[in-house]
Amino acid sequence: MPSFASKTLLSTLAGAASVAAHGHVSNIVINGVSYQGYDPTSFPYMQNPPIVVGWTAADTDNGFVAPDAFASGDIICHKNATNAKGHAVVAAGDKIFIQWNTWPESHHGPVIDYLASCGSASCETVDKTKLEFFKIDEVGLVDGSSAPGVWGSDQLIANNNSWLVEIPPTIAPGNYVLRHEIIALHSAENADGAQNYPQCFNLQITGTGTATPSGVPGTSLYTPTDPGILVNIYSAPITYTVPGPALISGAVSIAQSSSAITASGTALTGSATAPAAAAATTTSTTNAAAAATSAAAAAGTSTTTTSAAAVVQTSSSSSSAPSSAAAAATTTAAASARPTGCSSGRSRKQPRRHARDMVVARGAEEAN
Ligand SMILES: [Cu+2]
Repeated sequence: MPSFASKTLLSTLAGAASVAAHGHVSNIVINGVSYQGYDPTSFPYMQNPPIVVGWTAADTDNGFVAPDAFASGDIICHKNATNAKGHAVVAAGDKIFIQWNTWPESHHGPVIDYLASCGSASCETVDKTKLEFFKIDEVGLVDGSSAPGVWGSDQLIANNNSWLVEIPPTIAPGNYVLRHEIIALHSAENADGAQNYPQCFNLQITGTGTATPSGVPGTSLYTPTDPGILVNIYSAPITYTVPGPALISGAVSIAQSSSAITASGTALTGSATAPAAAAATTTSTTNAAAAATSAAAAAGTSTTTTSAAAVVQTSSSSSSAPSSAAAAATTTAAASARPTGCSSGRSRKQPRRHARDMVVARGAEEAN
């Protein structure tokens, strides 16, 4: 290839890379109340980062955990993760809306949710290696008739980069870690090419359920050669098996929709039992509004993704709650779209893997 063409290709790829950002969960919404997540791109640089429901992790580049780390602690709740210092209360049977700041279109793959009981320990102090995760939700390949297929990740993008998961109504009350994960498969035809993006949150689940499903340690969820990990999504028709243990009985992967935000919630701290009502933890809007939202959610009503985004913007500019800072930071991060992720301190495989990202991203751009 002539050197001029090579340079042109390289600069094209470099340009595409700058728009291919990975993400993290900026906040979760429970019955209209938004709780801030951990922002790995800004909290590490704050003197006093807020106490949030999301686990602390070292993915400052919004990067991933690779299959060669499936047996390490990093796969549990992302790189060098440590316990969230706060938690949110949710009733069994309620839905949690999990908002990512962004997600790249090229990074197709399954969206999976697990719970793990913290036992008698607070999730704020539990040893993560003792957590045993059971699966409550999974959406893998939705349509494999043409490559690279339609995936859970595509539904997530269509749902304003967010995901709705139901806490199974049968779950016994107690403290749990919610492990939410996207696995990107755009390079998964190569050994060690899949990319796991786990995100963990502390929950106090209330209710009258009695189920205490057994689970597996995070380090036993996957192996590098699972058919759902080492897989080529570029040859249609695609078939796919979501990796990890089977869904527990009673778990339902629900249809995706948005959740309107009516209030900002403050993460609860300590191992105290649930407050009388979640409304007691809100810092803005009226209880009536929250109740109305709960009623709407119960009735299956949902807002459009556009209006949900608008609500986030509004709350970030008008609320004095701790979550407003993170919402603003999230908006900034999304706007600046830093070139990150695939080069997250990884091996020599990165250039090729990154090139695949960029080619795919470029192809998508040119198709538009
Ligand atoms: Cu990537």
